[in-house]
Amino acid sequence: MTRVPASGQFWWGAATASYQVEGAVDADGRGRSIWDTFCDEPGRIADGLSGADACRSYDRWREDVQLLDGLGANAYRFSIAWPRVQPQGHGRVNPPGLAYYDRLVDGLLEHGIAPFATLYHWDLPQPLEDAGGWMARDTAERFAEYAAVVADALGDRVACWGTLNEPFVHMALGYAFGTHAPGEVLLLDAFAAGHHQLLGHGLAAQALRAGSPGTPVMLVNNLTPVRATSTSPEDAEAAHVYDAFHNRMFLDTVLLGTYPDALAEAGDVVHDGDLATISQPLDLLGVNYYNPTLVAAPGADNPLPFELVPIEGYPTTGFGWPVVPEGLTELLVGLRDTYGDALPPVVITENGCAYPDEPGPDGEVDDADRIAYLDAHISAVGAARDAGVDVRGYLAWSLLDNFEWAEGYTQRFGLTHVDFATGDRRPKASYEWFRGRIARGW
Ligand code: PNW
Repeated sequence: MTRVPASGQFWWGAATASYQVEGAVDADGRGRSIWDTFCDEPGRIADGLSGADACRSYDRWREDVQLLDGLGANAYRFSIAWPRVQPQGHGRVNPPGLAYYDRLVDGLLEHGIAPFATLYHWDLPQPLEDAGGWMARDTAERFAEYAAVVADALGDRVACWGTLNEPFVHMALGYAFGTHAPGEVLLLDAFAAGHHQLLGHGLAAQALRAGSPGTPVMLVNNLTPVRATSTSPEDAEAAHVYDAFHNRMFLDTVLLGTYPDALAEAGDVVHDGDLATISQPLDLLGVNYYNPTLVAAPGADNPLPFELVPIEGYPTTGFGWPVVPEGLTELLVGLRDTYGDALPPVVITENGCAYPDEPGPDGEVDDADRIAYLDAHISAVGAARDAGVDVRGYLAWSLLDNFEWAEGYTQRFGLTHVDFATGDRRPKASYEWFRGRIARGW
């Protein structure tokens, strides 16, 4: 198979993540991850289920490739499960686990679809969590070793590497608030889990460049335009601090080699030289956008320096998230204005919405609300491009309805409906619409 070049065209496609779609958690020597453990704990997942079966993509990946082909997609963003590659999270490599990604990558290339592989989408090997997880600095070193293994196995064919998916969300929900695995409630002390992820990103980028020269490397961030509830100095300061945690901690570090001032005192876990490692040049920045964030000064009993406030006056998705497409234009233009020449070209690596999506009597899912969401957000990307922002791709979240973390199977993000009792896939109306949108191009 020959590599698909990762430049010179616009990437249209869709995204998934290993634990959300693969299932087959015991197949071929896969080790356990923090999500297997978390889902076993009563009360953690809305429907009490887990990713044990999910979309069964480990066995049915050929159907996923067919769906991408039918869309006219030229890129597919998937993630690699670290516990399949290294069941202990370090040392011994598990060839049958790597072979799954070998098959998937070759299957994509046979259809002219560029494989965009994310190395870490939150499924940390459990033995590494037992040794401290991302709160332990060593995990960053382990991540770089794993990156070298994957680069050696797949680096001749992967079109673009993503190191981490959304280190902010993993830090916040996994380590600060505990609603995601590993379920720790460390509040601001979770900063260390963010810093160690950033260090892991930098070390992994070095390992990928050494093992897979010439393949573009990106970091994938969940970014949000932050708005204050009022112009009062207290609300403005709270918004400034929230923006530092959510966005700038994972941008200033990587693009400028500095921590934002608001986080300067957070740092005895930051060693000399870390920021130089973290600020490896990036080929692309992956941006996941769902909605803006509204922030107020904290109430009296709030231990945090900010308070999140629901955004009123917009329609909401089934998940309750506000639909604010212009927030995506604002975000992209803001990135360009803030970082200037330090901003690499951007790929929208996730954007989408959850709705109940019940099939009608004929089995069709007529998800007009998703079509409206995607149409408006793609137009918002177009507006940013017209304003001069270098956006190189748009990957919808998600190709398939899948295991939506703490929400279990209760939130459906797919262009394709999945019957979770059987694993059967059926394209929704939005899939047909997206096919036409891709065909039209810019
Ligand atoms: C992203 N939040 O997660 C992830 O990358 C996907 O795996 C996930 O399925 C998708 O978005 C939809 O949720 C997020 O609370 C999870 O702000 C939570 C938040 C944002 C993103």
